[in-house]
Amino acid sequence: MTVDQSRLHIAIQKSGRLSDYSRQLLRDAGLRIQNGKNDLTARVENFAADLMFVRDDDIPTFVSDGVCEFGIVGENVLAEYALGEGEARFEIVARLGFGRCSLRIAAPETSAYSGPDTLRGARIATSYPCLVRRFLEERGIDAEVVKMRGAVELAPRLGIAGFVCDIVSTGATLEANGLRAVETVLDSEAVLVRTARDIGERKTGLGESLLSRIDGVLATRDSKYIMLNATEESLEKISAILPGAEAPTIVPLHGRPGHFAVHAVCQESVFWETLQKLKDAGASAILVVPIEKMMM
Ligand code: PRT
Ligand code: ZN
Repeated sequence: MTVDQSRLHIAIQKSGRLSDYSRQLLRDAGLRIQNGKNDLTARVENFAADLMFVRDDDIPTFVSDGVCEFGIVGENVLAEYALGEGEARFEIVARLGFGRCSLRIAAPETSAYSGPDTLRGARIATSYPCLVRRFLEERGIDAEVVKMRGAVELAPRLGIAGFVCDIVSTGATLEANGLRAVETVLDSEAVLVRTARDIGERKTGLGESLLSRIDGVLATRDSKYIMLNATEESLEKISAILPGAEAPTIVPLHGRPGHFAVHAVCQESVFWETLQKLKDAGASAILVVPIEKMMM
């Protein structure tokens, strides 16, 4: 495979929990992705970038080596890689709000647990040995870490280890295996990483443009545009209620002295309760509209 040096290369998970969200994020950022799901790469039609579909575990290496300038990967995978052998040459440039989970130590439901000291001398099975070792070292606890590639939850039943450390989202898997979470090693979500290698002026520019679009997508996700009418006396109170809005635009209403239109971008969810509060504070004709695009 020849790599086109004039285009950005973005590594995303080929198939798994992050792949649909990663594709959707890039689409929302305006990237038209050509090929189907089974290809290893896809060309973006309207932006100088190619996507590489890979296993999530390979993404830190690709970005660190500069094979891909950007990648979308879970912080758990990235943090484990960064603590492992070799140099990690990348930086997190955006937190993406999907793929949320926690890396947690769990114990059999029936066993007694009274804090990290209980782990002294124990065996802990995990696919994240570096993160677990750091957790133990930070607390001065000597315990044995057993690396397993999968089916970690089975370790206590198989007699391989007394504890496990694995990714948890709903907790259903732990429960189904008679385990309960006792410690949190890391809270994680999907992140956008950029290589720390020198990628030259052209690709740096492309990267900045991509990042500013993605920041825009993330900023508009929960943002709403609010318009309402208010009397002069109620302006201060109303401005204080508007959720996550800085410096609303206030303009006089034609032909209605003492009345104003208030427009604001709210960077938080706007609930019915908020509308009621605005109304009670003296607002009328309240409109909440979605924001399609935003560039700061
Ligand atoms: O094939 P490839 O190597 O690319 O994929 P993978 O199988 O290694 O990863 P995948 O697709 O399962 O997960 C990708 C990323 O999603 C992870 O690295 C996390 O950042 C994130 N993520 C979010 C999760 C979960 N939630 C999750 N629940 N990753 C794994 N799980 C597993 C967990 O390992 C356990 O087996 O789901 C089970 C627990 O789920 P609950 O809901 O029962 O608690
Ligand atoms: Zn993986």
